[in-house]
Amino acid sequence: MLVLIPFTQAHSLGYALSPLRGCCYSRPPNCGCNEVSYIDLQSFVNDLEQRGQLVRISAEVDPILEITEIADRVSKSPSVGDAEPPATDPVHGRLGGTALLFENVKGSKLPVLINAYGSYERIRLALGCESLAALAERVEQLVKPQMPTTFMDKVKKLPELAKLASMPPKVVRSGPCQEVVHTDDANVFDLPVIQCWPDDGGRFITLAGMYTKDPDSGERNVGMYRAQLFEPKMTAMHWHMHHDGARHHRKYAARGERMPLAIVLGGESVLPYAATCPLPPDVSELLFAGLLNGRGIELVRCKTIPIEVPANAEIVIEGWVEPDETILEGPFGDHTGFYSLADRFPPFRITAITHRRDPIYPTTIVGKPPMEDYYLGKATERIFLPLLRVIVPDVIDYNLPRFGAFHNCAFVKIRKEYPLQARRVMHAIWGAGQMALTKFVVVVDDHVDVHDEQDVLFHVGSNVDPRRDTVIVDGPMDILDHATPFCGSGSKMGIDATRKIPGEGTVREWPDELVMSDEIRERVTRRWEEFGIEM
Ligand SMILES: Cc1cc2nc3c(=O)[nH]c(=O)nc-3n(C[C@H](O)[C@H](O)[C@H](O)COP(=O)(O)O)c2cc1C
Ligand SMILES: [Mn+2]
Repeated sequence: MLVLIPFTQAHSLGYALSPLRGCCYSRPPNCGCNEVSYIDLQSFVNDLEQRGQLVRISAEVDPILEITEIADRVSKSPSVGDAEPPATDPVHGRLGGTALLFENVKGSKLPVLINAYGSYERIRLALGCESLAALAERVEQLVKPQMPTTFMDKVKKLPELAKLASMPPKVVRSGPCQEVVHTDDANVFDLPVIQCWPDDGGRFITLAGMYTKDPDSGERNVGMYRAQLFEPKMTAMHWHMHHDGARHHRKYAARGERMPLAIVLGGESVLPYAATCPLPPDVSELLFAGLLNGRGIELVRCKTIPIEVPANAEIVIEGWVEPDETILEGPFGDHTGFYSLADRFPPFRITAITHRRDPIYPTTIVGKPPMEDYYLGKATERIFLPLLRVIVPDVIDYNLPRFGAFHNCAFVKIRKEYPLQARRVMHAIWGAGQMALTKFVVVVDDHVDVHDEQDVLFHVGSNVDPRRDTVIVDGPMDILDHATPFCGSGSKMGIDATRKIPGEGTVREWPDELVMSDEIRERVTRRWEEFGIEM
């Protein structure tokens, strides 16, 4: 008997049988297998639901503001079903609520998914790792591979090399993201696109990867940029000038050509994360996604533009960005906790919308932290520690504290060995990729817990002479920073909160910090019950 398996199921099955990672694809809770990420958004949603990590809302909701207010309350509430919070974020690690699937959104037939990445547990699941620390270790292995020395070691490495060879994206003939194709009748307003905050300029697509190609090298880029809806076949493209999508666009514009671009929603659960990851310009997000995914991302050719997109995506919007036009985009309630003001960005003209038969529309909101993007950012913080240490080996650990909304503050821990080492570290950070935009860099000694804000601020308060121990430099800044004198450029401050040593200016005799002796601490711990003190 011929059994017809629907395309997506057959596809998942092939993935399940893949010998690369994991023991099962469906992942019942605690099945004890190696973790795997999800082949598409639908399987991510189903698994979150099985794990009690997703709530379906059948009551009608308004995509205008109402979804934001619900999601904001949930993302700031205690997380559900999480393991212990990670040691690197014991306080805020307990937040995030559940993912939300709104099944009845006013004005659209499609369900809206929000907060799917909004807790440590869910980002861990999405990235298919036991913990972000374990993932960082895997990245460390990649950055510092141990060279095999003996023949047997080399043989043992072969399966790993075979795995690496299967990580690049691969173009296939068809995929579920093109089950339904709209061209003439394409209309972005058919999607349940939300308005996030009251003074926003309109409705914005917020959790999409923008797929472009470098016109010279053909290298693909994926970046997460917001897109404001203007007309049924037109959105804006809000990329910051430092980002790769903008760089590609400048290259097309210099040739006087329009740029093909695809807006991709959904796909492998690692993809939205990879789109936010601050990889260096010519490092491919899709290759990185393949590494996280344990298997190369399958792509299909778009219907109307020369771009390839993930076969397993939910929804793809195809179109062109004109070389020389701009429209007034924004304002938009942004991740800084303030509105980013209206400004001119290029329009994106839509030629097709393709989707699965029953697509889910994924979105997110940004605003005062913590929100969903906090966990995407924390994943980057952990994954990039080994990479940061390649550039700045002095760094032992760092923390982008929640209040800093990523670019405003970094706490950095070093093992100080020579005078003004903290200055060297600050300047290295101001030269390191998107960390260059960090407004305040605070450097502390290795006994300080950078993940404990009080511990860091205690050492700022006690160890700093502001005139001697701070440095102010000028440079490029986050274009969302409203306090800089110019958009995208301003000043940054480094605060050296380490213990001062000779060679660092005028330094008097430095006292030791109070620490009880190990002997007494152990004795008191041993005798604690004797004292009858309840704490
Ligand atoms: C939820 C969310 C929304 C974002 N929105 C934008 C945006 O509208 N414009 C932008 O340039 N960057 C935005 N970013 C940041 C970029 O996605 C990120 O810096 C990425 O590394 C850029 O990739 P690229 O360098 O390949 O362009 C957003 C990030 C997140 C997590
Ligand atoms: Mn990039």
